Amino acid sequence: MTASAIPAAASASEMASAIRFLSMDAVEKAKSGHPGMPLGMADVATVLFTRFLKFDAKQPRWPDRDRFILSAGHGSMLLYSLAYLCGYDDVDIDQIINFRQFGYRTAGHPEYGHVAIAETTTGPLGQGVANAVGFALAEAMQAARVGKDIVDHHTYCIVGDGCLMEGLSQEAISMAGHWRLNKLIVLWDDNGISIDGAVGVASSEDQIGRFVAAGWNTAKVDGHDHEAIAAALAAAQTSDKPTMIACRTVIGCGAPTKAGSEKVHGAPLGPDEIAAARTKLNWPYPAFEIPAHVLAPWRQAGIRGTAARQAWEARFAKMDSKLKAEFTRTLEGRLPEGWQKAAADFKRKIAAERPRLATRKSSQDCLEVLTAAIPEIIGGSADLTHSNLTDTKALSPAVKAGEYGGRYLHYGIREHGMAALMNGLVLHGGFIPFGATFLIFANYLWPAMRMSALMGQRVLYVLTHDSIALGEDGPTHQPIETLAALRATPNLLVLRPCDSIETMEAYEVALLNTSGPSALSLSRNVLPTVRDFSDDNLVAKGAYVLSPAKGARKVTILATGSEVSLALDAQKMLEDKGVAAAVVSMPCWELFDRQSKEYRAEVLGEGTVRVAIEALGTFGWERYVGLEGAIVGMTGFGASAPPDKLFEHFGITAQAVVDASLARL
Ligand SMILES: Cc1ncc(C[n+]2csc(CCOP(=O)(O)OP(=O)(O)O)c2C)c(N)n1
Ligand SMILES: [Mg+2]
Repeated sequence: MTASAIPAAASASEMASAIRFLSMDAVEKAKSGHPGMPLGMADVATVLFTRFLKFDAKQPRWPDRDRFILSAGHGSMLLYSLAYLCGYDDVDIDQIINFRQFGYRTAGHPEYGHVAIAETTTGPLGQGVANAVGFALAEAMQAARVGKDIVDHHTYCIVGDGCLMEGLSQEAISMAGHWRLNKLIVLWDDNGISIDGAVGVASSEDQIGRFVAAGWNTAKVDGHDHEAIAAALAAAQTSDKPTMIACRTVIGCGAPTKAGSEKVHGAPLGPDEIAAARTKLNWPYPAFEIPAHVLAPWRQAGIRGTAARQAWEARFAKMDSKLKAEFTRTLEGRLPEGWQKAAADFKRKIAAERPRLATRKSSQDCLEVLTAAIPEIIGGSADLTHSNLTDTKALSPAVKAGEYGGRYLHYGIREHGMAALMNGLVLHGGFIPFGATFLIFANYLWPAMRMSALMGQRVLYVLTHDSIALGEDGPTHQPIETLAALRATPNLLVLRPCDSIETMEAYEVALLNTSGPSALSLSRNVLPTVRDFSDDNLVAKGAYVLSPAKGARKVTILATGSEVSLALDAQKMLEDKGVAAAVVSMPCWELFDRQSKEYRAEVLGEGTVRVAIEALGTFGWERYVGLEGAIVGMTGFGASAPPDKLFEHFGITAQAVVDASLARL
């Protein structure tokens, strides 16, 4: 390159202007989007990406990169501008020009798997910051396993007022402070504005005080002063606690008349305002054109981390070969050799011993085997360890501040935080997380579970006390509509096993399901072993004939989980009356729906009377029993009483199945 071809260096504020114009022009072209946040945080992002973030745009998935999470996902153009400017291969200018258009990666909100720069999908406010805590915890736990030579990175997260107003953020902040995740750095876009106007119309708390109370370090800077931002970031990098930097910014900074107002939050600025911004910021370049003297230093910033990556690769090459193989295996999400043999041995033993157990206890027995065989499984409960039965020998000890070698996680009474944290843990790589609570409280963690499904991540939800059979805790604790709503969630496998053998099969399905989360619905009530050992995983078929009819089948009884044994009782009672009935165990609707038409017809017994029994809400069973079939289940809320009384009162009995069958024959 001749001297004259080297572009004159751009100032840092010109580099920030590049983000501002790409963002406002892309939103203008799309006729929708959120310019306010990218304009307001352009300076903070410029300092972070050009001076602090350890990354390599040409190797965006390098394992020891710093993680950057845009929790304020509506500011997606900030992320896409950074990707284009830094030279990520998957975001060229065409992607910016076609922001929010079908078939392009630059979706309305950043989506995991669409653009490499998006470490997680964000948009539902508060999720990103809770994911960030999971990323930071995964980093600490992985470093404890393989050493800081191989794992030593920071997690940076930009949050807005909205993220901090969401209750989820409190759960996340508490966990990060409690575990003292000092490599987590949160940058708050403190612009005093949200959609309804001044934040003060709805909120008057002391955000800094809130973080301090949770055990964080905090700092306050002018979010347009590059040196002040840099000083705060440098201090945060060596902090002994997680750090929150309040960056005072002007929303829409650079828009001459609209900056500082909610009007720039989520609407195109309009051609006049954009033209005036070009004059004000001395940016004479056409839309989507970044002059060479600005683009070059950005591209340079994009490969700033190359040397660090190469140094890491050299250390990685010298790593102990066994440790290296394990690190690589867990990062790639491959399960270790031998785990399925351990699972099969367990099932054979159960088939011989035929214990009577609640499936929550079966689950603990399964976890005992699986956590011993699969070291990357980590997990715990939202303060219901002794009810969910999630503690195992291999998971002990629990993770504590400064002690990240353990595998058990006391999530505290923070179901939503638990689920969002698990998304961060799994997205970071290296772990298979599970989290437990009562099935009813799945609705406290729903938004994050939905994100596990949307992102296609292997997260395991262990949900116990899964029907009115939990008894005396009463209707507040008895799930009714919960399972139907879980089943309505795309890409979530809902598994309701009936005994220890099905429970192990359900865990095998969940662990082999690498493209989405699974929810296990487990009983508190004690159940007999009804299954025999099978070389094939029958739960993986979704439903199967557990007990065939003796003679020509007249009735088909469909049941899941704890009601399978009631179905078997009903089958005998019908037999005594000369009616041949088959019992179908149906632990997973989603998997059954994927089977061939012939298989489904055979299992469902086309032409027979069909009766479903499940001690939960009846919603949705019509699709399997037809409108003429019967559904024995709950149509309203439960009540507080011993389980037997409740089953009798609500008519969820073998007799009810018999009566419904006879009435239809
Ligand atoms: C859970 C959730 N609720 C509501 C919204 C809709 N929403 C998007 S941005 C926003 C306001 C956010 O305010 P702030 O974080 O201060 O962003 P700023 O206006 O400063 O860019 C709202 C309510 C959302 N995305 N997620
Ligand atoms: Mg705001």
